[in-house]
Amino acid sequence: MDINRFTHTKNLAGEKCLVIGSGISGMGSAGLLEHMGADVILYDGKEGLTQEELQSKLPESSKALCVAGDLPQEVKKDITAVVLSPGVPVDLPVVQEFREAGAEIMGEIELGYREEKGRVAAITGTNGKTTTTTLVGEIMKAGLGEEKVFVVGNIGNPYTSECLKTTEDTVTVGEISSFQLETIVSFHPAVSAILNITPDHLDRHHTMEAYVAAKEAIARNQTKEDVCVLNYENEYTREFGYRCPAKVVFFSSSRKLYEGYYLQGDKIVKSFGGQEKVLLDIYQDMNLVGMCNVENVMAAIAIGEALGVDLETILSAVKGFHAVEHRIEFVASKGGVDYYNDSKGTNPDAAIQGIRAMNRPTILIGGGYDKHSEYDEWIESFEGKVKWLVLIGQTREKIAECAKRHGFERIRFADSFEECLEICTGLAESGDAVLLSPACASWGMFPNYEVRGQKFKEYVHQLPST
Ligand code: UMA
Repeated sequence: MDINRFTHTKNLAGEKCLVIGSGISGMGSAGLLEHMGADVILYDGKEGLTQEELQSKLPESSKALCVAGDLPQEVKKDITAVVLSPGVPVDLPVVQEFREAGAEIMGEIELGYREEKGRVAAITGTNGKTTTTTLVGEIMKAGLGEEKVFVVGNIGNPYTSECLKTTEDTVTVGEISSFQLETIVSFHPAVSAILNITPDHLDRHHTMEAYVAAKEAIARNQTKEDVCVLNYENEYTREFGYRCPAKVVFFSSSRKLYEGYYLQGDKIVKSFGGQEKVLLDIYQDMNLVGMCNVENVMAAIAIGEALGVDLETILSAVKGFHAVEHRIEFVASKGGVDYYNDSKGTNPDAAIQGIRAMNRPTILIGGGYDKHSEYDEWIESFEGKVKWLVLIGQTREKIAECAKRHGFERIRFADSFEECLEICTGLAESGDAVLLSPACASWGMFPNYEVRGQKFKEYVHQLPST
């Protein structure tokens, strides 16, 4: 029995609960709270949003009170629990006010977990989360059956929309972002994984220490009966391995491990208790490109095994698995030019993986929302492979200055995404690749990276084939 699960659980029935944010997490939270019998207030601070618009997002049967814009004092009175959507910063003054008044502050993942009845696998990391979560979902479905597995979280499916369907024999596989981990309380996965940690989201977390702490929180409530899968080749996750409260399983893409999963030549090897077993050939058995994906696959195998799926089933799921949309996704070859959509390359480290996966001269699309990232390592990774850098969005000047400092001058600016795509097709010659891997979030130009990737693909598909 998982004691931690109930340690912080206050029964929310009859309580006045505030949900901040009316995106998909907020809608999930409001629905779940109503189901729990709470008195719900749905609040969204978006400028220009009206109460009617907010109300229209809720089902007709909902009794939730909707508040848009400012939150009046009389509404704030007697609120005992506040559920934050992931995009809501925890240091927002209104959140601070509730904290000081003694209200319980939690995130949407925490709320969902309160209704969890089965086991949970939670995956975080700066990069690779979506691919690994999807693959673990496939592995678990192969092991337990489709209906016994829920894939939730940052991947785009709120936990609060699925948690009521869980039973003792289901497994929930969650992609959990650092935003979501900042607001967990009793969330206790049976298996957790931190794939890697590199600088990202520093506009939100302010310091690298705070970002790392948020990631490490995934294992906070774990014990030695649980498993935490960590990357031995990332300095933050390796170091965390020595402090982690769970039993640690390491994976490595560059050295042999006495205990764990590692890459040796082209083969993924498992080594435990002095016994070694070759599991996969990364070229013959995987349909994914890039070293990042080798790491994702090793992590997924480790998670699958920790959850008790037999190795044969796991390996067959890996062999049948194809790239996740928007992650180094081959779109089409047009006029001898290969087009790749890596819209999920939303930070420099992810974008470096995108470039590494290219095997031809590349026209690279970069730029977008400013998360206060540094671009030096990304530019250095061009290594003669990037022919042109076409820049868009808020960060384009900052990136251009950085590129020039590193001696890279072949830069073009575009004022819109359409113009950017036209410039790329104009510059590309037969034998080149065009890669959308912007090293920045899409916000400001698009609602999310999916829309950005979709627009890219639509444009590519309507290009003439020759
Ligand atoms: N809002 C406020 N006040 C604020 C901030 C936001 O009222 O201070 C309101 C906005 O006006 C908006 C709503 O909150 O109406 C948006 O909430 P949200 O940003 O949390 O968005 P959701 O639609 O609930 O989506 C969130 C995640 N979004 C973010 O973390 C920014 C989604 O991750 C996730 O898929 C979803 O919950 C389900 O769990 C997206 C993401 O970009 C994909 N994640 C980041 C990333 O991957 O890098 C972390």
